[in-house]
Amino acid sequence: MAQLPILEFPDARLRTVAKPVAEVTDATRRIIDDMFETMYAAPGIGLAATQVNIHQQIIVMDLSEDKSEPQVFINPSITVQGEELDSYDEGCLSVPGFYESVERPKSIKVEAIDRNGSPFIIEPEGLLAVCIQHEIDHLNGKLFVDYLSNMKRQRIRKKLEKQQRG
Ligand code: QAP
Ligand code: CO
Repeated sequence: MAQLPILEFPDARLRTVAKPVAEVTDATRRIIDDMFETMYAAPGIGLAATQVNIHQQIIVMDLSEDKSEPQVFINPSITVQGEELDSYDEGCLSVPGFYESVERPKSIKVEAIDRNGSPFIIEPEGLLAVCIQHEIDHLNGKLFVDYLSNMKRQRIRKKLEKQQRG
C-alpha cells in the first residue's frame, strides 16, 4: 500500500470531472487501498479519488473513531434528495485548516457499487449524508468552498496559496 499526495485548493486538477469505473478490478481495489491509507494517515473521514489526482468515480469514507467502518462508493449517484436542508461545519483534506458551514439536503438516496462490483443502495442521514454529498461533489470537480461567498473563498485561497509557497 502507498500513501498518495493530496491536491490542495486552488489546484486546477481538483476541477477535473471523474469518469465512471467501467469494471471493478484488482487495479481498482489497489487504488481503494491506497486511498484508505492516505485518508487514515491524514487523518480524515472521507476522500474522493479526485483529491489524489485519480479521475475515476471512487470514494472512501470511515466515520468511526477507530478505523472500524470503512465504506467504499464506486460510481455513486444521488437518486433522491429530501426537501429538508441542514447545515454542517464542513472541512476538507484539500482545504486544510478551514471549516465553514454548508447547507445541503438532510436525507438522500444513493446508488453505488462496492469493492466487489456489487451494486447497493443506502438512504443516509446526518454526517454520512453530508460526507457522501461532499465527496460526490469532488468527483464533479466541486469543492465545499464553492458554496461560500466569493469573499470567503478568496480569503481561503490567498491563505492557502501563501502556505503552499512555504
Ligand atoms: C469531508 O473531510 C467532510 O482541515 C471529509 O486540517 C468533512 O476528512 C464532510 C481534515 C466534514 C463533512 C463534514 C481537514 C484534516 C479532514 C482539515 C475530512 C485538516 C485535517 C477533513
Ligand atoms: Co473534501
